[in-house]
Amino acid sequence: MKNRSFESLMESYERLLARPNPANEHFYNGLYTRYSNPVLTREHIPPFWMYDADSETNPFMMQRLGVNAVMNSGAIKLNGKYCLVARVEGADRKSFFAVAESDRPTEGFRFRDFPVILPDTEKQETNVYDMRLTAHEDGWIYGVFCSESKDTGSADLSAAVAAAGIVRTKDLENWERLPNLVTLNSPQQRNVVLHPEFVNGQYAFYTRPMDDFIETGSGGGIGFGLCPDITHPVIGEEKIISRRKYHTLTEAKNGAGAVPIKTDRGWIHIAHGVRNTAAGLRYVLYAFATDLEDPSKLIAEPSGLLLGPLGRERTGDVSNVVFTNGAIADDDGRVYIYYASSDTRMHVAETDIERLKDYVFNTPEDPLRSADCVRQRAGLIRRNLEYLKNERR
Ligand code: M1P
Repeated sequence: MKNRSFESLMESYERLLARPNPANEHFYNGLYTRYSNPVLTREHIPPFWMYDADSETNPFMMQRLGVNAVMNSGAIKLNGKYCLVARVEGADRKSFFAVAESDRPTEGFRFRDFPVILPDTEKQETNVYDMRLTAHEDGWIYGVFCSESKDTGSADLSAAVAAAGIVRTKDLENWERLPNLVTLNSPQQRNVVLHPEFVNGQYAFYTRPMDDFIETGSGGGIGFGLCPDITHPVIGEEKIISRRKYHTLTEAKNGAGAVPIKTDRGWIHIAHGVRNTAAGLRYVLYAFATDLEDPSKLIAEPSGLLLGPLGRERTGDVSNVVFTNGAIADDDGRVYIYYASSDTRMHVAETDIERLKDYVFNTPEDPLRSADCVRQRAGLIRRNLEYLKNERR
């Protein structure tokens, strides 16, 4: 095997970052554009994060600290830049956060020189991942993420406890850590998202009550709870706003994804739903809307999935998964949904507010039974055939 020089590794990396990312012309659904290439992969990690560049101490130019995957990224536009706070998973399985930014929403993402160094205040914490970034009306940018610790009360080596960690920043560079969120009625939490506005003068969180680290158990779906003081974050009652339902894509579990997008008709939420199959769990994205004044009130629930794993997205470390924890609603009305495929890499889908509203408010609801679903489809076919017959006259 021929040893590569560190310079040649840097050249390959720069070539990758300069690669254009054209729209995928083969995919059409009227709602969003998919792009041909992922926006972040482990190949986007700077070589100086993984190799010892000194050929004296690294004569084979070997990776010393490998990276396994780049996935589930929070997203925000800051000072004109599209910023992703990615979950980077080291070869050692531990995840950490790193900011990648670009002038363009669909290509050119480059990691800052150093990953995020979070204040290490939770000494029991083993792993951190999946940060949601909320530009809150109080002036801070909050990052809410999963803080995972070993369950010391269990004899099972893999038993763990998931909680919501909270940090805040103004620049994605300097981070202040707040205490982990306490939910009085739910032993575990993952996929927690902070709402961008105060609700009844309080901080509002979308939660995902869980009895267990993997199974949500009695947790009925995506919850909503209020907290008066984010520096001592405690939530009492959690109201379920997007309920898991039998024989739908949320049957096994669901979870809030991107920070909800404000529109003139309501808050649009892009979440994930999980169902079980013989091949394991299948994760897809779905959408729903809540009331502008009362974001805990569901007002639209289109049937089916918004985005599912397609082609190469279907395989990876955890196959058959798409997952989002970040979207950017731009000033011109365009919306960029950043999503990971199969816990391995990051992609972007582009849509706009008008299309999202049309999708959420004009897609029929799931009638929940085959007999009713086929009646619903037959109605569409009948209207179309009638319309086409009249058009041709
Ligand atoms: O492996 C798929 C996803 O599994 C978890 O999501 P959930 O809590 O809904 O099961 C998360 O750990 C997420 O990071 C991961 O992508």
